[in-house]
Amino acid sequence: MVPMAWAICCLLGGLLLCGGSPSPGPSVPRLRLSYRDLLSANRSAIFLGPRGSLGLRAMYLDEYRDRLFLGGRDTIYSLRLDQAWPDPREVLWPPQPGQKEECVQKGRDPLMECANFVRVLQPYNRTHLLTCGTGAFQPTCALMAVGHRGEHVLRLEPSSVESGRGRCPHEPSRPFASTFVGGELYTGLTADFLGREAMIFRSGGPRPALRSDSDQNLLHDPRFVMAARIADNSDQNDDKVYFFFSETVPSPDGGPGHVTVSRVGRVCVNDAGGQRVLVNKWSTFLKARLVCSVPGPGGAETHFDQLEDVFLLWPKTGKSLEVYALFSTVSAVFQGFAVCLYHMADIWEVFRGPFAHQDGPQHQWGPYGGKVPFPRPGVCPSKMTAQPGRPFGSTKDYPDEVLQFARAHPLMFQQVRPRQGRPVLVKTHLAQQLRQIVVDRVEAEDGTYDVIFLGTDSGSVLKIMALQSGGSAEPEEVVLEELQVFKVPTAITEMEISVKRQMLYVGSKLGVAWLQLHQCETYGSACAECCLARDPYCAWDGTSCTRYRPGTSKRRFRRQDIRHGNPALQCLGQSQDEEAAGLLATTTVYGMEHNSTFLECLPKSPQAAVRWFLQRPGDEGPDQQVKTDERVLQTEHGLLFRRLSRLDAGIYTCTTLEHGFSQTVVRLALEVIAATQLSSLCPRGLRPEERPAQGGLASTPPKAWYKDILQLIGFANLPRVDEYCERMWCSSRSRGKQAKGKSWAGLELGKKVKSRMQAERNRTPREVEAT
Ligand SMILES: *[C@@H]1O[C@H](CO)[C@@H](O)[C@H](O)[C@H]1NC(C)=O
Ligand SMILES: *[C@@H]1O[C@H](CO)[C@@H](O)[C@H](O)[C@H]1NC(C)=O
Ligand SMILES: CC(=O)N[C@H]1CO[C@H](CO)[C@@H](O)[C@@H]1O
Repeated sequence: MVPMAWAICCLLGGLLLCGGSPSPGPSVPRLRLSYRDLLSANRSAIFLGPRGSLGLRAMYLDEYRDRLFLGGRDTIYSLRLDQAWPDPREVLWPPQPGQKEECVQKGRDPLMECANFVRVLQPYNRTHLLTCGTGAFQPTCALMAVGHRGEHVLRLEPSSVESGRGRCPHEPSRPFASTFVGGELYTGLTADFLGREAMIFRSGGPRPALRSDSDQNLLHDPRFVMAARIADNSDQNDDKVYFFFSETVPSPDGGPGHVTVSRVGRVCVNDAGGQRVLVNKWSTFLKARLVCSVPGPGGAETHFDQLEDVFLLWPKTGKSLEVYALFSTVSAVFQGFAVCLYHMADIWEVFRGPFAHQDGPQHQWGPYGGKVPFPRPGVCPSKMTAQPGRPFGSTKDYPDEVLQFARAHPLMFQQVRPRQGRPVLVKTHLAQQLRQIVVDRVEAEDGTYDVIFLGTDSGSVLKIMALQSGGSAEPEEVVLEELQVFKVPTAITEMEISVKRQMLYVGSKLGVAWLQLHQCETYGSACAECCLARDPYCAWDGTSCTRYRPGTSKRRFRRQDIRHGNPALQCLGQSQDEEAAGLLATTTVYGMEHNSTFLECLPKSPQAAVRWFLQRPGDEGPDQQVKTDERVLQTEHGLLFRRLSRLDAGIYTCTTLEHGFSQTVVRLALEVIAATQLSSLCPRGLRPEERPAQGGLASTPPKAWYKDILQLIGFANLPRVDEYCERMWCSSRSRGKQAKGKSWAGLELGKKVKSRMQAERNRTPREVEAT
């Protein structure tokens, strides 16, 4: 029965394993963890709500109260930020009576649109959140009592329910951004039923609501991505709310058609509109283009124009805010994604520069060359504008001339360019699309690194570093991990980080999950594995791969090399690696002449290059690298011999090479059983079809048996091929010899059988023959 088992395994090997190339590309993650891997290691926990899906549209991470608030379909949830989502609370908030029916009558989808999808969750005061929902196409807002810190309260204040027009879009999924500043809600949205009236809107405080001027086309079909208050300097009067969005604008060179561009826009928090011009409209709105492009030969650039997401990296005091932005291409033929990094100081510089000017719709844009009125349009009323005899204490005091100019020149001439003039990361030919970005600035032994977490449309998170190796050279991309957070492919729509808790909170329409930023022991139990991982969160502490904490007393034991990942230097004298290199046991495996055989080698890292070496019996000198050809194939999981020859016998060593560091993964002594030897050994035939159905054997039909094997060695179990081969080999032998009556379907390997297997392995073929 020996060859049969091998033949099946290898047949499967031939079908399923032989396609892959053994040398992976640079953007292969070093660690790829499945949904199950994450759950079983407590790296992640999922919350799907009592109905199995939340219909999630908003998420608010409240680190002050240690809670996560979720806006779903007709429901708001509150979760405590503890390990396994204990004690979730929910408040049902369906549309008001009649609204759902009205929505259906107006031709909207009863299931997908005519419900109250909660899209705004903003901290209102110390005890309440402001929340708004689509209200089945009649936007509605309300206050939600959430209690003081330490309490776990969730209650809708019925008396606070009011219209949410301008504060929440009508649609459940249209791009939308909001932020709550000084008791007022700032939104970027389309505010009408048909989704045509795009505006930036401010409401909720004692001041009259302020909106975008709709006479001028200040916003062209915008897709809002984010809104945030950013202080430009220490003068609070100068505070602004910045909006990040994409627009589809008429071709900028006056030609036909439209193009998509990305923007950063801003308004002053203390904007009060104009007195005669721009009454109750923004008087300080300005916008500039955000460029993210890869320079090509001859000045040709590849542009990533569609803004997908923005992450603000707030500095430790004294430094300028940094803006990470994720873009995609608009092209129909080329799908790509890029991450660009901007410094807030560069954005301010563009807003201080010339205004863009166009003499007419058919003319080219140029810098405005005439005299700019005072106070300069877009400047907030503050100490700077209030001069003796000219008390511009409010935008209402601004001369008409200033407001007219602001209205006619909302766009800056210069563009905001990314740091280094190029993206920090470019991803093309990806199987998934990228939707969300979060960045953590991590201190490591040899410097500070930005770890980028990217949420995909297939429910996974990529953990990536872009190492800038000085000068203008392209950054080196290091994909640390690919983490499949959600079981089913579902687009990640929300992502927040808690640096304090070292957690990522990840949301999709289905549900949310927490995900630990790191789990160092997953990289392996040897110094070299830890070092090769190049994860700035992790270091080798002398005995295991653990969380790296800068400045701890055990510093001299810490081994970490993010920049080069060179274990040869870092792990010298670390006993476990020496063991791994020198004392690796040799396992004997048997193959059958003329049949196929598979030697398994599963490197820990898919980034490693795998090489096989062979020492033939009686060979002197160094091992020879195995020559592969049509007969001998190197696959992702090992070495496949299509037709074994007696000359293939020898000791096979599988080594991996990563960052110049070579490791031995497995050493196998292959013994080739001659065809003649075998026919005497297994007289009952070699194929399942040929096996006689004997009374004492609980034999199932060959077909069913084959199916069992297929199932066991299903795709998910591929790494187990070798193990199943052994099981097959062993249980078939023990059964054949002793007629124990074990069914082929029950491949359970008892302790007894296991030890027998060990014994079988240690025997030479000659002994086998003798039995
Ligand atoms: C995961 O957490 C549970 C409950 O806290 C605990 O019982 C289990 O041992 C943990 N598993 C691992 C692998 O840490
Ligand atoms: C928050 O606002 C609500 C509604 O106006 C009010 O009832 C509540 O007392 C406020 N909480 C605090 C702490 O001021
Ligand atoms: C798949 C395969 O090649 N099977 C062969 C294994 O060896 C026996 C004995 O030589 C052949 O009969 C099989 O065809």
